[in-house]
Amino acid sequence: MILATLMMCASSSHGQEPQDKLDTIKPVPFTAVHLDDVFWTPRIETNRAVTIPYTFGKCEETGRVDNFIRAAKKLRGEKLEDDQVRGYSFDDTDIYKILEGAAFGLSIKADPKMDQYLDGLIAKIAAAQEPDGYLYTARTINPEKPHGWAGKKRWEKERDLSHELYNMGHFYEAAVAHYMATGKKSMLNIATKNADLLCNDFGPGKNEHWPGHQIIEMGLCKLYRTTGEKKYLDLAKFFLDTRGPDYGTYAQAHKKVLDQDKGVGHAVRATYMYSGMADVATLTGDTSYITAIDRIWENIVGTKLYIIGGLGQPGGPEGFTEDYALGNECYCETCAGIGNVYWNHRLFMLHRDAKYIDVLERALYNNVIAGVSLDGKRFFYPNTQSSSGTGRRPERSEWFGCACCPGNIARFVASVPGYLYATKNNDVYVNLYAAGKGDLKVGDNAVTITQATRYPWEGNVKLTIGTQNECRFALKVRIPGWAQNTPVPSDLYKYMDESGEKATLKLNGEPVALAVDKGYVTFDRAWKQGDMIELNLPMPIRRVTANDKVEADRNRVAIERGPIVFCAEWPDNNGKTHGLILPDSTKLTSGFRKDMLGGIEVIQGKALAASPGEANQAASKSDHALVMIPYYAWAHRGKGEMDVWLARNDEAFKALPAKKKP
Ligand code: FUB
Ligand code: ZN
Repeated sequence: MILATLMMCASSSHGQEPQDKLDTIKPVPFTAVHLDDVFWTPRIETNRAVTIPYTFGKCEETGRVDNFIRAAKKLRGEKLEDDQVRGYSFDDTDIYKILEGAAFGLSIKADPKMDQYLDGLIAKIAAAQEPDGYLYTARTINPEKPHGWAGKKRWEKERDLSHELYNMGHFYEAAVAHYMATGKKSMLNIATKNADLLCNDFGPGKNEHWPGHQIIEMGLCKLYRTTGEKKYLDLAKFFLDTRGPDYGTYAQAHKKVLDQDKGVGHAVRATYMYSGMADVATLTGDTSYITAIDRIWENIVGTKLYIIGGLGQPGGPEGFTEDYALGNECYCETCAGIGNVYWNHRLFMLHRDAKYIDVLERALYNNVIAGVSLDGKRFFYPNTQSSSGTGRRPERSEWFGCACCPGNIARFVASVPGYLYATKNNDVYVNLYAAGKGDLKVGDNAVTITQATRYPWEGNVKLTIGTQNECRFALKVRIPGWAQNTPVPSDLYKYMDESGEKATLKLNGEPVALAVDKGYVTFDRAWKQGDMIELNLPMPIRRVTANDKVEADRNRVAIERGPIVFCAEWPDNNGKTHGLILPDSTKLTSGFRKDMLGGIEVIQGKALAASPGEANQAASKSDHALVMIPYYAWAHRGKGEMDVWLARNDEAFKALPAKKKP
């Protein structure tokens, strides 16, 4: 459609279309996947109709838009009544991210009012771009007295906190999305002008600073794919290669990127860097980046991944600390959850293994969507697994001083349908389940896949093939790890019991043996119009335990059903959850409550309520009717206690700090 043609148009002015050097899988773009399901469709619509206008409104209200207006005035030599630079050095990106989400929205549904609003915003941004392409309001407003993090000269504090390159990375991503959606080059031209400046300023023998906060690498790769300008890819590679060593773990600059072997430092920076490494590997064919990110992935998924799919440990630099130090008052920033999705999606495309989609799905249905309220107007920055209802951010906020997460959610949710399918020559991967229709190109054939399902609440999925001509391809149907007794692709978590309920598959009504390879069952055959696969993924309630090295979760259990992680929250549990004990023998049942929190599955069972005594034993216990809701749906009913990991017995309380005597 419009998307493919635009790729050609933008690149044709510079020669040939960029080709991947590695033979990776290609996602089916979100514009070709039309969802009509119980779960994502309402969220995507709330994001388009509420979150995007709301967050733009916040950018107007908080002076973020005004920063561009003031920078433009300064450039025109007009006197500024107020030339103070305030806020964070990366406030410009809030607008860029929302702009990206709004552009994604325009790709799906025409919205002349929004289109016009974006034109106005882009004109303001264009006017704030310096003549040589530099774009950074935190300096342009007052070059004599720029933002404290910016440095006297351009780029000099880039490795630390200036975020000059981070800002542009987000801008490039938004510019490509806007161009793809509208065909207008207004934003893309600003992006290429800036990227040309970077290519001039940075490189071997020139400025060799690397970006303090990664994303420019991904942004440059996107710009290269869109324009065909090879120098953008070269610069992305340079930014990776010049990074470190010996500059500390916070920004993953303690070692050269190819020598890194563990998740360290700030988790958003980290996941964006690993994603950028995957992109550069794909486009250059240099597999050494993949060797490095594979190693790092083993460390993170083996020792630092929260059960909600999040990253960011207590006491960390908004990111990683020690292996297995998975305290439940965790950081799990919404942006890091999104970064985890980006990174695992790229690893899937490189390795064709569903284990990466298992991690992606866990992050998506739990950590990421917890980041936004059901009405689309409140946001979590950190996403804790245990709340006392007090302390740091016990409920979603309407906005933040450092507002990275709301904009990230706004751009991400719109793109979710793009994670369902992928193709590689005649292989078609079905990765996620949601009702709706995907329009795929398989070889020379146009193929549709229609899903009918109530996923994630029910695990039966009907996949119907649409094709004008009989055509041969290999349909690869993902059997999620959770349906194969493997919650995560490592020994960090395991199900307490094996489930006897196995996934089943039928082809045109006939049962098919479940031969799973790398997480997929493959149907390699000639497909006809109306051929149907029926997948049944039983969704019993599962008890999860953590590796014994995770001290915080010892003698504790988490509850899952399908891809959803559950939690106990105070309003359903007599106001308290910290003292709940869920004995292993308790039978749990579940049922759908369409009247509750937008329609959710609710889990119930007879538990015990204990008050931890002085010796950290559960002193007195009483019967308790336990109610658990999906983790993502918590914090919509006021502040209070919430727990993902419940005690299985008194031993769990021994780990608590001793209660002080009054
Ligand atoms: O530094 C920019 C953004 O601010 C990061 O991505 C977030 O983690 C927050 O630190
Ligand atoms: Zn954030």
